[in-house]
Amino acid sequence: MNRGPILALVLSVGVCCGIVAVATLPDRGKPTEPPTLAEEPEPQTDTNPSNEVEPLVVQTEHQPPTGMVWIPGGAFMMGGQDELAKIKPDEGPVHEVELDGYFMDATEVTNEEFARFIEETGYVTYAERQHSREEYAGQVPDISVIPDENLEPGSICFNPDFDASEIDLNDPLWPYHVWKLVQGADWRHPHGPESSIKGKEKHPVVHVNYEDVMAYCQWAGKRLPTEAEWEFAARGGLKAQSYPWGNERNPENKWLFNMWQGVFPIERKVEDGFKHAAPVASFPANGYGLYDMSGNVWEWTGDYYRPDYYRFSPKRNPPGPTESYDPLEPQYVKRVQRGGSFMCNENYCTGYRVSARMKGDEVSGSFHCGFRCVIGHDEWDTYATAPRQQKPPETQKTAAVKNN
Ligand SMILES: [Ca+2]
Ligand SMILES: [Ca+2]
Repeated sequence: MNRGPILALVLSVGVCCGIVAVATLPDRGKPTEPPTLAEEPEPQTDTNPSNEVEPLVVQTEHQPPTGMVWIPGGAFMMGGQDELAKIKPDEGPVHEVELDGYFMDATEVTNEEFARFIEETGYVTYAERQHSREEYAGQVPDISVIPDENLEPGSICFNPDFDASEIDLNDPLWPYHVWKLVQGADWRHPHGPESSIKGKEKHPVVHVNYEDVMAYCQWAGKRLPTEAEWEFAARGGLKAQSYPWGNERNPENKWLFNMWQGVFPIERKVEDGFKHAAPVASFPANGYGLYDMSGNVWEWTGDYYRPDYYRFSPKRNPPGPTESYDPLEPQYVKRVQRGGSFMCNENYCTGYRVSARMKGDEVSGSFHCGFRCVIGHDEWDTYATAPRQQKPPETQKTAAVKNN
């Protein structure tokens, strides 16, 4: 990988995704003054304080749309409560959160579903576009040194040809060796221009950045889950457990999710049956009927990332912080990603734990990050009148999963 004037790849040191792409940052959420972590945090005001005395919404009058399940509102303790959480300060403090109910996609959004969105809207994803140096003004010291190839359409993939002899796991920059910007990689070509999604209709869509995901949501009349909604759903109704199914990663020596086995990145076993992404719902659902809340691909949430958010977030329906701040890379606007991917393992990251937090630059898609959507209990009209509903498919192609 080109480690010279890095345009397109920068490193989130010590994190699992490891890589974000540099590009234009939108004004919203971009820190104008470097913020600091909360020393004496002020509690964030609830978006609707009157809700404090209102009962939680646990029921809905609507049937779940195809491919979605109803997550009844409730309270839970959010944050890491296991041994690993002790070395991950952004998973704390554990705090009580109350949520009103919502519908959630039972699976990650699939290639088939995303293809319908593209077909109907003509949308072109970020990874498919040609970029200009001017987009990067302010992001790199000298845009004139940006290599031409880094402006071409492409996205981030694993580099299977990395030199293992150069990997020093004690060097925080070692992930540079195993990721690369691949020209021609996009959602239709998840592993580069020679690859395709033929036969992968039920695989999760990948190489989608935040802008792409928001465009899909607008079309579908849905939205991304908040980080709290995502964690509450992932827990599947269980209390203080590390995984969607309980506290044991491999109960009865079974693999219940898609991750990387072996020492990442130099040893690759495929004990769970999948080297890369698996078709959605290849593993059992959790207690809410949700699939792949652990592993397979990372999932965007709507929340800005701040490592200290749990210290001042409101108790009810926390909407996420009002701005992004990652002390490791404060110049980038980052959103929370959740759930881990097929690239996660215990020596690299443990993103497949229900409390694990990840952050991704808004402009960066990758070959192991996708998303799923929700509809709030009071957002039914938005869903019912969305562009997607104006042209129903001849057949319910998206009915790939059961409504539990
Ligand atoms: Ca696997
Ligand atoms: Ca997932």
